Amino acid sequence: MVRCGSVWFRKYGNFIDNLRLFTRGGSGGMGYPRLGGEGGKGGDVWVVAHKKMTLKQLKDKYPQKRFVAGEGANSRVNALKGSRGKDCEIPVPVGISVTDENGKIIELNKEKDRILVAEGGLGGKLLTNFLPLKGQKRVIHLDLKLIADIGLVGFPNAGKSSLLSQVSHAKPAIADYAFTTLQPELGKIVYNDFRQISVADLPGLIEGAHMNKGMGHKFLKHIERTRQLLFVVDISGFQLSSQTQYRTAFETIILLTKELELYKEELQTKPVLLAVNKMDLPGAQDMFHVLMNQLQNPKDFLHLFKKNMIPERTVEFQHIIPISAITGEGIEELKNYIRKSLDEHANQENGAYHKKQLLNLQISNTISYNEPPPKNGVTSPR
Ligand SMILES: Nc1nc2c(ncn2[C@@H]2O[C@H](COP(=O)(O)OP(=O)(O)OP(=O)(O)O)[C@@H](O)[C@H]2O)c(=O)[nH]1
Ligand SMILES: [Mg+2]
Repeated sequence: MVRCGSVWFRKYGNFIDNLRLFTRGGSGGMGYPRLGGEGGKGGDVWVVAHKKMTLKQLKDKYPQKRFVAGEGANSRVNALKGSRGKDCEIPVPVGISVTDENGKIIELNKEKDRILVAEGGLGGKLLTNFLPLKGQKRVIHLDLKLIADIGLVGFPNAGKSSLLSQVSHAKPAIADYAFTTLQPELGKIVYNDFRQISVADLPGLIEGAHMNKGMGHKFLKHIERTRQLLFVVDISGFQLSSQTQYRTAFETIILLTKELELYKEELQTKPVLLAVNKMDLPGAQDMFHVLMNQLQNPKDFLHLFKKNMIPERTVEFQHIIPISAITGEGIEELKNYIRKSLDEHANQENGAYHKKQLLNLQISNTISYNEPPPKNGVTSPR
């Protein structure tokens, strides 16, 4: 593993792709029997898709993970029809599937797509003997639909599609011009023991992608839906056209990192591997040594960048693998590292999950231990 400077620290395991929430519609308001007044209906709870939202942000903003809509107003002499309770909206990222207790799944695939998850209770009226009804209670599961385990991230022409065709049976378009790939192309690495890992070849990214330049948001949106990232860089660097500046391999790495950060900081919390491609080119070995030196001491090279292009944190790559997508050099090694990285991360997640379960168990034991003994042998309801 290569550290890019001790100042820049990268947290792993922050990326969340599922969440469980408690939701409850608001209770209705009281009716007014004497004057036949009707209480207001309780507010509803909705799940609404927003482009800029992430599950991590949702969890951080609402750590209790409880969403309760407002109560309907009681009927009063001066307002016989009580007003409606306030709706509660849960903002979620686009590409979420919502599952309720009955296993019903609804997908929210577009900005502003919405689904009602817990309806508010009716206000008190003649039909209910003027007594209000409670809102629905629902536990829901949110799952971000991942398109693949690994997403290939890089500037145009880096050789992402060539790499996909090397590691899988996929047949993506490959050409010597920028933006050959316009849509994610999926492939599967199949290992000797039949384990399969899905890989998404994504459109190339250029500087300013966060402002929607090049394939911009289309590209960045797809990255969100992959478990881990594989940066693919051309060892000889990149130049979009004769009018734009030439970028070395090191610069492309810094710029990729900055673009991800500017789009959504959370993207940077995904584990990242680095494949340095086109190692068959003349002089590639020397350039690779230069690149490794830059990655090990990035601070010494940052004066080459404009201030606004320097990422707040830079990448701590899980593994760096020199490859050639044309000759096949380093490809087996890369496949093994991809597998290792996914397994390591899954183990970490399982470890964290079990720790949390254990902690919950300890807390609940402490609570029951501290509970006062039941009076007259009757246990009070919880
Ligand atoms: N010499 C050499 N050329 C390569 C290698 N990998 C890819 N290429 C060439 O680089 C060019 C771009 O390859 P692609 O695989 O289309 O690149 P890409 O990253 O998918 O490009 P976009 O889809 O535009 O983002 C093609 O001409 C490939 O033949 C390599 O390992 N060595
Ligand atoms: Mg391509």
